[in-house]
Amino acid sequence: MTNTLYDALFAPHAAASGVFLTLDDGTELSYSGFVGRVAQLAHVLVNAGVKPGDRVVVQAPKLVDTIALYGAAVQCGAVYLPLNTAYTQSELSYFIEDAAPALVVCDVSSADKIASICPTSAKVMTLSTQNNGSLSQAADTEPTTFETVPRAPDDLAALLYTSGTTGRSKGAMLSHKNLLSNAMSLSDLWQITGQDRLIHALPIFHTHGLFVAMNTALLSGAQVRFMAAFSVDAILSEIPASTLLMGVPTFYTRLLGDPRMTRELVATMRLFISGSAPLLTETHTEFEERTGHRILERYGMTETNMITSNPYEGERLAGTVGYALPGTEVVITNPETGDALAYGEIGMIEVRGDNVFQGYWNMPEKTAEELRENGFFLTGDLAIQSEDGRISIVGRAKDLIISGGYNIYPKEIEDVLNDLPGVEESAVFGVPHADFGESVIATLVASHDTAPDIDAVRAAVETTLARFKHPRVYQIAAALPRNTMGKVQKNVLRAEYEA
Ligand code: MLC
Ligand code: AMP
Repeated sequence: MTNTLYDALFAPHAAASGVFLTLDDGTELSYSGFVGRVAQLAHVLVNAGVKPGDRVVVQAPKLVDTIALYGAAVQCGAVYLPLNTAYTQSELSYFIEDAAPALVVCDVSSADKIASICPTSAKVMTLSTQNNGSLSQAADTEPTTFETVPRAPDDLAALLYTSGTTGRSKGAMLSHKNLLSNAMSLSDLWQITGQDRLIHALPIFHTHGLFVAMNTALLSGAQVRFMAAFSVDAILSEIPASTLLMGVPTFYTRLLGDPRMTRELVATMRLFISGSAPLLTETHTEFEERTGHRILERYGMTETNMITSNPYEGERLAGTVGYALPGTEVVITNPETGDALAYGEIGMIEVRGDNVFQGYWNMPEKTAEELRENGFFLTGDLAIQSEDGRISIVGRAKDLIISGGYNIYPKEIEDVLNDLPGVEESAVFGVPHADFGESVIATLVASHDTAPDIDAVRAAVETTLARFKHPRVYQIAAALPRNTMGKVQKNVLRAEYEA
């Protein structure tokens, strides 16, 4: 019997003595040691009552056991559901209620709070940077082998929540085949091998750090310098011993801000990859001038894994996200009619292939809106395609702000603001930001009788929404600019703000 993802990513390393993870304190963990830890954790999951198809929610620090837990969930046939560590209790309540997990794994420090929002059907276990969480302790005494639960290519491996333009987050159901096919395409295209050493400074609760980075490393047997958090100093000191870096554009602008980032420093590096947000042409150009490397930009989404990539061999062009990945079809369509457009015309990116998710958890109507019956998924990104197939993203049809690689849907913030005393209505929009790419601004319209107290607004937002979503500036306006259809003109607000 087979388990599609486990058999490809984990099982082949069961006897491999080579180094897999190197941690911040220099500790090294071999591939075989890691596979053994995955098995120990799989025993704990089963002992905790996790059955095939059950969701395992994980909001935990970036630890070896957190990434091994992903493997354990896959090995015992469960569905891994990682959550941003910045989410507030109010955000978590929604995910836990919607996903109805059998087990929730969290940091020791938040165990009581999480337990208070979990239904009795969900067990709570903990991880900790001190390695004394209940999950880790339970794993220590378990056998280092586990009989892998069979899973077919279309069975679910992960559920990743992605916010939406309607304000409610949607759980994207990702199958074993979705994840494996994409890891295979990327490893192949980027020529990742057992000779590589990847600097991993991304969070492991999103597609980028978890699937793009970890799955390709596992598939290829590469070494991973597993950093607990992003740090320019740490990356600069690891570059001379590494070959590969994957990051969001903020990584590259911050590295360029340091004079130690030079051609000499990067002599061993083979490839710098950027994604999750647009890489500015000036960053691409400056990086090449400073280091001699052309950053390889790729494009993807939670629902689809990676969709396009600039070539490894061949021209990596600034301002483009390259070509559709092998096995992935991309068409540019008229957002109104859905008709395919000619080369050079701006339209919506639609994508079809083994990488495209199975639909939204518990939301068949949302799935039907965004995933066509013919298998094409509507990304909400606007692009043009040149005659040779190269794609350049030129905007978004969806109201979305991307800050430091994190997606922020204005609707979610507006819903919170509109409920506050003194706020008649609000509009949240993004403006350019040198470090994060975009930054969040909120315009509030005061109620007739009372004006909003901005300190109280800030305090309310703080308890409800994750820090990275907080508006950095609040401004009060007499009214919101609207077009003839009554739609708020955020471009006008943006222009006014910038002026
Ligand atoms: C941190 N802060 C942010 C922020 N990250 N605010 C807005 N946007 C962000 N992205 C807040 C902190 O809470 C802090 O608040 C202040 O900003 C300064 O923090 P910092 O110390 O500078 O932040 P740092 O820890 O260095 O994090 C910055 C970062 C991080 C860029 C390293 O945001 C990051 O790892 N981003 C990657 C996100 C990612 O993996 N995206 C992939 C999604 S998958 P204060 O005010 O309290 O000090 C996807 C699909 C695809 O999109 O194609 O890949
Ligand atoms: P998420 O919903 O977090 O998976 O984010 C996916 C979105 O990030 C896409 O729909 C794009 O809008 C954006 N994105 C990802 N990679 C790129 C890129 N290289 N350039 C521009 N936008 C990107």
